[in-house]
Amino acid sequence: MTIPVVRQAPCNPRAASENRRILDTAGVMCLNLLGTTGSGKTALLEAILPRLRGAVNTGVIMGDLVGTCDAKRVAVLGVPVVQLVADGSCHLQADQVQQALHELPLNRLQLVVVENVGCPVCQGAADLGEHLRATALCCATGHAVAHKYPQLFRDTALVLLTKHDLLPYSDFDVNAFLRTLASISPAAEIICTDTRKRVGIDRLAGWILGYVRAQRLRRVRRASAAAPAWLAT
Ligand SMILES: Nc1nc2c(ncn2[C@@H]2O[C@H](COP(=O)(O)OP(=O)(O)OP(=O)(O)O)[C@@H](O)[C@H]2O)c(=O)[nH]1
Ligand SMILES: [Mg+2]
Repeated sequence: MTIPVVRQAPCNPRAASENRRILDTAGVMCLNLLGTTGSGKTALLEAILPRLRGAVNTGVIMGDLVGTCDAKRVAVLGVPVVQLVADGSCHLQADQVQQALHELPLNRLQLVVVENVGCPVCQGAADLGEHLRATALCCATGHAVAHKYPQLFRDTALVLLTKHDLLPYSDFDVNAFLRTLASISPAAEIICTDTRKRVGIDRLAGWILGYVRAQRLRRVRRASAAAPAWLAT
């Protein structure tokens, strides 16, 4: 199995907006999946990708510090995947993502998911050109993560409270977490997941599909608005 690997990219400050233009032109929605190390991001992809098959063609950009092990976990599902190696940096950059976009068959995709490198400190600060952000937080990591690393949750549309099966064994204070989240991203939705018992996977699939369909509808509306009047009637 050969997985394209992107290691370095020239620094281009306009790369994020260029990425959005590339994605919009291709009609592809991009979801940036952030989260702490080991929060279960790849496990969520393993659960969700077979569920999305048939409804939406998905490609994955996998961010890691070294290696391709998570990319291989996704590639065996028959999904196009590009590995980004952060090479000394602790988060992905938009220009690196741009190189990965050129490696993906965008003309055959409707969705690209970027699994960000699991560093809580700075991944939230970097705009990759994504349309949406989702943030995975393992309940065993503790509710204080949101308070200590607010940038991880800023502008996120969805919080995935992962490894929900471990909740009874942790001191995760759901109410304290909700209060903190409300002060950072008041509009964020929350889905609890347990990939072992497949809890929350259908809800997550529905959430993603809703956004992909809304984006498709916007494109159709834009195209018909630009079409000559005789075509619209
Ligand atoms: N108990 C439990 N374990 C889980 C769940 N989801 C994932 N795991 C385990 O958590 C560990 C980390 O999962 P990954 O999916 O590799 O996490 P990740 O966020 O992709 O990790 P990095 O890419 O290294 O940041 C693995 O051992 C998984 O089997 C879950 O819902 N419940
Ligand atoms: Mg991973």
